[in-house]
Amino acid sequence: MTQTPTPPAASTAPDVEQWLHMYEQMAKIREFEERVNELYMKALMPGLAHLYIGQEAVAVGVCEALRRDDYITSTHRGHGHCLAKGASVDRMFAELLGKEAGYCRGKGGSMHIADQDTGNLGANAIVGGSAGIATGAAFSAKRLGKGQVAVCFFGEGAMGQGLIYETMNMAQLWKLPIIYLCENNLYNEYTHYTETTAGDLKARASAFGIQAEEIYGQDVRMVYATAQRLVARARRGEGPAFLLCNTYRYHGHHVGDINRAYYRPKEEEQDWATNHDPLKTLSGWLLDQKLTDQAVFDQIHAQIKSEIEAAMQFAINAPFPELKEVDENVYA
Ligand SMILES: Cc1ncc(C[n+]2csc(CCOP(=O)(O)OP(=O)(O)O)c2C)c(N)n1
Repeated sequence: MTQTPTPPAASTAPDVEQWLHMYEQMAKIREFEERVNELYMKALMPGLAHLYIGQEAVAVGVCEALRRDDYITSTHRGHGHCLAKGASVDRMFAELLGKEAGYCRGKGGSMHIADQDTGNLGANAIVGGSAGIATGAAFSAKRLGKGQVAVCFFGEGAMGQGLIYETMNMAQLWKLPIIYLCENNLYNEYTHYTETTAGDLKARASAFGIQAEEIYGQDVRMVYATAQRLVARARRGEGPAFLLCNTYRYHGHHVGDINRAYYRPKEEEQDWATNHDPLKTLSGWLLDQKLTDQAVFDQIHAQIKSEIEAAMQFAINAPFPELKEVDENVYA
């Protein structure tokens, strides 16, 4: 861990209620995914899922700076982005369990969830694959003139994909309202990113003349303040930005990646979870500042637990799609 946390520099400082809302959003993502892991372990969920736990401050800090009609595109590790943009947990669980009530009528699963109502243009199983979709959305937003912004979330592994560079080039030439949001959680599957990605990540965007910034991604205050500034800039027509958020996934590359010591030390995992946890960072600050008390967090967790439990039971009991619709809404 090389980067040092820096204090937040919020342009419009949120009030306590807004910070608590962000805490709640992060706690919801974490609880949702703990249950996804359980469903997998109990063999109740078909297929795999890539857990976002540890990275919650990035999705929440960014999506809180967006309007509902702003766009996002996501990745194979997409539950956090989806929930932070406003997706409902019952339809998410239903999708993961292959049920008709799911976002894709149970036919997409974890890596294909999209939610047009909240501006979520979709998760994407192809690393870097959503850069074209997000840039296209930003292009249409500019043409329509409604002030919408697009955020393209991707991991640092996507920096090896050509599409990212083709689209950044166009976005800068055409001053498109897009934020390329790179989450560096240090690993591409089981390989440290320094073994796959040469040079300075941020410099690659700067080479196009794009405004590029790098921040500590574990402090939602920092992420929110930076996202707010870059989103406002894009909305004003000042063009794209690249934001590199340094973060960490606590779990394996996917739910089945349990023995990880061969590619990353246990001490590193413990250090991030103990000293860089996004939930603890925000709650610790709110408590230190005496802006709230522990009972409020206990209540948030109890309420989220029951909401998530109810959503999971709904999905478990929900019907599968009928056999006759097996090839409906399937495009590839
Ligand atoms: C084009 C493409 N190449 C390879 C893969 C296999 N793959 C899935 S996830 C992954 C690593 C992605 O790392 P990163 O982009 O940093 O995201 P993270 O998993 O760390 O969130 C790879 C290589 C893929 N899905 N798509």
